[in-house]
Amino acid sequence: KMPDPIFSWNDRDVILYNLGVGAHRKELKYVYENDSDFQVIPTFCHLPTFNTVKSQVTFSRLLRNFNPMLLLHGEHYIKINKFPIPIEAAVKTSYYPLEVTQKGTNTIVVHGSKSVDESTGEELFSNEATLFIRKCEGDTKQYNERRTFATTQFIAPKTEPIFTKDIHTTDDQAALYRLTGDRNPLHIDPAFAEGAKFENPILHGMCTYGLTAKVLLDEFGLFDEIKGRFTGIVFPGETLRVFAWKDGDTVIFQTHVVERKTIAINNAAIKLVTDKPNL
Ligand code: HDC
Repeated sequence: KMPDPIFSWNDRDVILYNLGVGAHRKELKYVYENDSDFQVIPTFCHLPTFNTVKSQVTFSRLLRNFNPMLLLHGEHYIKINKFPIPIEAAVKTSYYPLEVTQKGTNTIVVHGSKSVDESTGEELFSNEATLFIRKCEGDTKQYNERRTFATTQFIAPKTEPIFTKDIHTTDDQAALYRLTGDRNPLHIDPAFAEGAKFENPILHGMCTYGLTAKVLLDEFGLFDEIKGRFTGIVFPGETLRVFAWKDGDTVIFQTHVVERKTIAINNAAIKLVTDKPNL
């Protein structure tokens, strides 16, 4: 039996992540460890759950004809239990299947994980990652309960958004972002991308998600839940346009790709941290 993996990080990882999701040199709270407000952009909390051998083994044993080249990230949900997110820590992450659904020739796997502080055993955050795998087979089955926010659809209202912001990704966005941990060749290797039927390497879904989360954090403040569906691909260098609508402590958002008039993230929202004692 493979032990649960330990993931440790420090200020260097935090700065690299923050830069990877669009922080710039003048935003000292994101890029300078000596700034009094130095902080972790909350979507960082998915990093320990990705691309560990154990993570992949946990869901791939439920599948037949699994080809990693044909895997796309479909949705992602993060729950953060405690703030501030530490600048330096070591967490132990356990993985468990949530559900498998066969849809035509595709299989959709929802894969859960919980990360606990290695020294205290306290749960710091949990994740639900939905993987959309083309030309694959699995038996439809619900394994565990999902969190409500993760399965809510969050349809964008027809009203004018209260917030709109453009994000200019760079041609090197994926080359930089992959250093935060997800070394999937789909995001860097043209031959691999071609095998997956894309004309060029595509941006990590979690990079678009983090870029969006950063501008929402700057506008609305801290959130302890975030969920979104990846409805379209993004190529490094494209312009993202984030739209947001506020409904109490929930902010619904969408992220569009300006150049191709497509939607990259939909059915998405953050839950703002309020003074309520439910943290
Ligand atoms: O929506 C299409 C698409 O291309 N989305 C973009 C995907 C993307 O770019 N993702 C990010 C990049 S990939 C990535 O970052 C990988 C990363 O490196 C590794 C992550 C995992 C690491 C693992 C660690 C070990 C697509 C292709 C996803 C779906 O499009 P269509 O086939 O046209 O689907 P559609 O006809 O609209 O719907 C069919 C049924 O599927 C459901 N569905 C659609 N999109 C979904 C989705 N379910 C979950 N997530 C999505 N994104 C629909 O609801 C529909 O179901 P039903 O028939 O019940 O209505």
